[in-house]
Amino acid sequence: MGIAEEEIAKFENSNCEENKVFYQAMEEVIYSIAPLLESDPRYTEHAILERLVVPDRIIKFKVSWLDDNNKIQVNTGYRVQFNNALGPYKGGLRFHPTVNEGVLKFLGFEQILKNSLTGLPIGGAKGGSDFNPKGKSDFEVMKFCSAFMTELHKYIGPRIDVPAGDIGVGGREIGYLFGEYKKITSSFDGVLTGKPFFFGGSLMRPEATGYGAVYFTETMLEMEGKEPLTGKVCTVSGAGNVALHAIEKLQQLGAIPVTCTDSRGTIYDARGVDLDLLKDIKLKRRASLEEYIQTHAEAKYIPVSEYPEGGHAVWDIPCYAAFPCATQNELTEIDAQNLIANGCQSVTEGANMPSTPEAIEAIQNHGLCFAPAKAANAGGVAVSEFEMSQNAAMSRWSFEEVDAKLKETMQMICKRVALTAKDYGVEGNYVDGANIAGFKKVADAMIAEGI
Ligand code: NDP
Ligand code: 2IT
Repeated sequence: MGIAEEEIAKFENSNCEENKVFYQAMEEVIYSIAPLLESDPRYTEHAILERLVVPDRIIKFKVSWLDDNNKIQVNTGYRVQFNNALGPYKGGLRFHPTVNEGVLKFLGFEQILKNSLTGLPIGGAKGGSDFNPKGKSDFEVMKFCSAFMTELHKYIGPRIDVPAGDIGVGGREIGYLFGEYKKITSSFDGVLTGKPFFFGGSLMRPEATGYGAVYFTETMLEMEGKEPLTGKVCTVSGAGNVALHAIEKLQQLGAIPVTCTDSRGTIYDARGVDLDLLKDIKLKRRASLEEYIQTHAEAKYIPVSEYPEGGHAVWDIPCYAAFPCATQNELTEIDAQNLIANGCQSVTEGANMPSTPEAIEAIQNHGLCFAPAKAANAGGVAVSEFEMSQNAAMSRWSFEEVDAKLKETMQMICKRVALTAKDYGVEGNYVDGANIAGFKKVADAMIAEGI
């Protein structure tokens, strides 16, 4: 039995249905870091893995709120404070009906290593609720956010834990959460990031994750000797914060993003997607993507139900580079085989863990570039940390300043990941490079800080 198998065997009983995605994330990391554990016995002696895979604490609470019909609704709220070896707990809040403890543990665990890779002083956390903002009025979302913060405020603070957005949580929700925190504490603190600009948000935070994923890809393609994105057809999934800004940056670079998706279907517009229309449909009106073809009849809308099970229409469209930016496990082995057969050269994870382990294996075995989420989508949390810095100093940075720092951060992460992979004998494997580099920094801090 190798060191990875020995380590994994210790956690086998945590592989229950709810923990499935957490276990998937953990298993990948353990396999990646085996060469590090073998080369330095300190990590095993200090039981770093055993300590790292258990959150410092999980806060779980009831959220009761009144809907527009004056009916009482009850949801569950969570905050998983995973690890603060490198800085205050930091990570987003997800509001989606699929949220449970296992999903938040997977996201919180990934966040520890992602935040470590940024080189910034931030620990890892994640939170959220099974509340579904879809179809709710602004007033209902406000009432839910107020009730959620009534409980959450006890556990957060600018030097303790700083939540932000994720699926279902954008500027609107962060605004309501911030308003309630301020009301309860009478304190105007940088306790949440992703705030609207006019009351403490950072310029470029909305764009940061999508832009950052494209900056990462540019650097990776250059380092791997592949052609740049300019003039190339790209496919993107999702139609939220990350996807729309990835599309925006790709268009700015002269690439041709031709797809986007939501939970109900895929849009394929061979001439390149109409971003203004998309922003109007998804950001302004929160409507279905299907509306896109009312304006562009020549584009194709493929409902989820019309594509064979196990695969996704978006990955069956020929492209040079693919950007999964919606949700976990949305790119399967079947999808990977379709991308490979159609000549795709590069896959960048904008979402968290969008590719299944089998998909990653197929992509890497066929020599495509593969940029894993914890490295490629770290631009969002990096700019969140820039927002914390600006709030602490009561200052404001210009768009150009934030953009330059974001680009520099993404290039730095990409080079560090590639170099680490080379140092540990797995050149070109960005998954292993990211896991080893991210883990090492946290592990060294944990050793230095004692048990
Ligand atoms: P948004 O809520 O803005 O958008 C999510 C998009 O993904 C929507 O188009 C949504 O479709 C689609 N989607 C969500 N769940 C599913 C599902 N189960 N099946 C199919 N489609 C789905 O979220 P973000 O853009 O912020 O987040 C997208 C991904 O990026 C997530 O994995 C998130 O964790 C990750 N991420 C986000 C960061 C950020 O800064 N926001 C930073 C780093 C990573 P619909 O409109 O129908 O709901
Ligand atoms: O997954 C992520 O990195 C985020 N949702 C952003 C976290 C943050 O604190 O900005």
